[in-house]
Amino acid sequence: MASAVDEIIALFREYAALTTLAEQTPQSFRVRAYENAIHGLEGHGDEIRDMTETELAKISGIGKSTAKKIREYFDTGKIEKLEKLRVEFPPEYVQLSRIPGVGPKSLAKLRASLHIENLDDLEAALQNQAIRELPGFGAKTEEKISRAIERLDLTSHDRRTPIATAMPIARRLVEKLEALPQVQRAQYCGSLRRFRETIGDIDILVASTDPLPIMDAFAALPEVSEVLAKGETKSSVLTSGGIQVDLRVVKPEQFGAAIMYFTGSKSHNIKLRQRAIERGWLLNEYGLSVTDTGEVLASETEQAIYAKLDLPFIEPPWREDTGEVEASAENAMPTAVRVADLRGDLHVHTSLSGDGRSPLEDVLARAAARNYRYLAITDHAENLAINGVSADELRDQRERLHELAEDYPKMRLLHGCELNIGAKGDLDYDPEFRMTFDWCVAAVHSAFDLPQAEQTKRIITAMQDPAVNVIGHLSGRMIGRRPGIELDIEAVLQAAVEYNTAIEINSALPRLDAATEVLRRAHDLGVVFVISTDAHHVDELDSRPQWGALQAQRGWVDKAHVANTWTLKKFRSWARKQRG
Ligand code: DGT
Ligand code: CA
Ligand code: CA
Repeated sequence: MASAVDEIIALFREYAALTTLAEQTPQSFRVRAYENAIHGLEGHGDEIRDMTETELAKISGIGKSTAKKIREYFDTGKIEKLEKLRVEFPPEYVQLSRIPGVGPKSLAKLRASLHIENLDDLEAALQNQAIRELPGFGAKTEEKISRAIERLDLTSHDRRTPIATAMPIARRLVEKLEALPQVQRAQYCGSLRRFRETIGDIDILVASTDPLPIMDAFAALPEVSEVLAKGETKSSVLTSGGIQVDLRVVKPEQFGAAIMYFTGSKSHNIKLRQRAIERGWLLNEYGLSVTDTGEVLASETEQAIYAKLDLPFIEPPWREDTGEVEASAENAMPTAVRVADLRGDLHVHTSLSGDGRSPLEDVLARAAARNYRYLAITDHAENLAINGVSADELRDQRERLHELAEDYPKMRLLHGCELNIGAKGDLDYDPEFRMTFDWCVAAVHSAFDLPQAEQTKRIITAMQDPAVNVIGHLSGRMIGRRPGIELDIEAVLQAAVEYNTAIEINSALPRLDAATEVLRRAHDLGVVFVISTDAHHVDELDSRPQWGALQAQRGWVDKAHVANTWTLKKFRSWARKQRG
């Protein structure tokens, strides 16, 4: 889980991004070297901190100069060359590279000719229509940039962090805090525990009777680059990536009340407080108590507090004051999906896909270790540039899968693939071959800029194909990095019901796609869902299901609507009917 490797991977990601800006090409060999190194490092842990340069260079994907940089980081706390790149490309400038359609070359030109250093500069230049005058640009490009900025919602004041960035850091910090002898319990709260897709700051709560040493140890952690405030029970720091972390230490007997308070949301808390007041009680971060006497009614666990307020436990992702308190009072919330409910994974890659990193045999073994009753192997179909697979290769894989099936009598192996939805809704291979698969995911991997009507038509056309069982990562978004395609969600969801096509809940933290609002609406319409890992490495079979389950909870999806919680029999008969 969280380890020295995560630190290095984060640094190399940044390094690759900054090198791309410096060399003004996304395909440079240096950038590829960092990407290879990142792949090579996945699966490693804290042991790399103590490895010599020679040992590091033996890890696959790590060359001599990369090994040197890893050592440099662990020995000196920084990488000289990266520090230089950080000066040349400050965060406001790097942020501009997140605008789709604005490549490193264009950015460099904008910087050189119009002195565009940040979003404010860029917006001013757009206002003055200065960009269309530059050689190689034009009114059309200008308009495209404006639209992209709007869709990305990149206001310069909005510095929210994508959950995929915040979650590993929070988990690592919690783990380190838990390891301190004074700490009885540690938990991240706030928007991160509610599983919002972006995070303003990370809130961590610790139960202890001895807070001072914890404050010292926290401020001294290597992840901390700046201490903003340090008190007896509360500290705020900035991580090296610029994320604020608030730490609070509370008494163990008040831990539940404090977790509840700091998990929020604020408006959920206010609703609960009103409920307490109606009963003559007071609810705050110390507990639930009788207003007149101060007698404490509950404080140690969240469950106890909810129970006193005549409420079942309200799952953290629900706590947004969008009707959950009222629905819970009536026992009308959906049944939450949990990792243990998942009986199979239906979107999984192997190393046959160009971007897959684990061989078929390893994938099957790992899935079997999770006691799955069914598993669909879904490598990329051929229309996907670089990573796609030919029909012949898939036929060979199918044969191999059937041989291996004998070793897994308790797990039904389904041979599938991930089809690419073309700009017009067209799919890979011919219709007959498509129908030979047990299970097909279809997803968008190209043409993200089409107008809404075309995108909507494209998805619905794919849904009408009898081979398609589920639409994978519906919008194609990467949270905070790439907006999803524009869709008429209502039309898409109605088509999902009409053509009996499932909607995937993609469990990868950078995706979490379909988004919460879509899931909530889809659930009302009776859409069937599939929670999938989209694993490209065996470790992701284990690490991702928890995120898919939380995303489903956030979308108020009922367990009964999630096809891969069903028994094999029920699942198979539904999947067959999809094609009938
Ligand atoms: P964020 O950080 O913007 O993504 O969102 P949160 O929800 O993590 O908000 P944050 O960090 O300001 O505060 C953490 C939690 O603490 C919040 O969800 C609820 C609780 N909280 C903070 N301020 C207040 C307040 O004034 N009243 C109440 N009832 N709760 C508060
Ligand atoms: Ca927060
Ligand atoms: Ca906070």
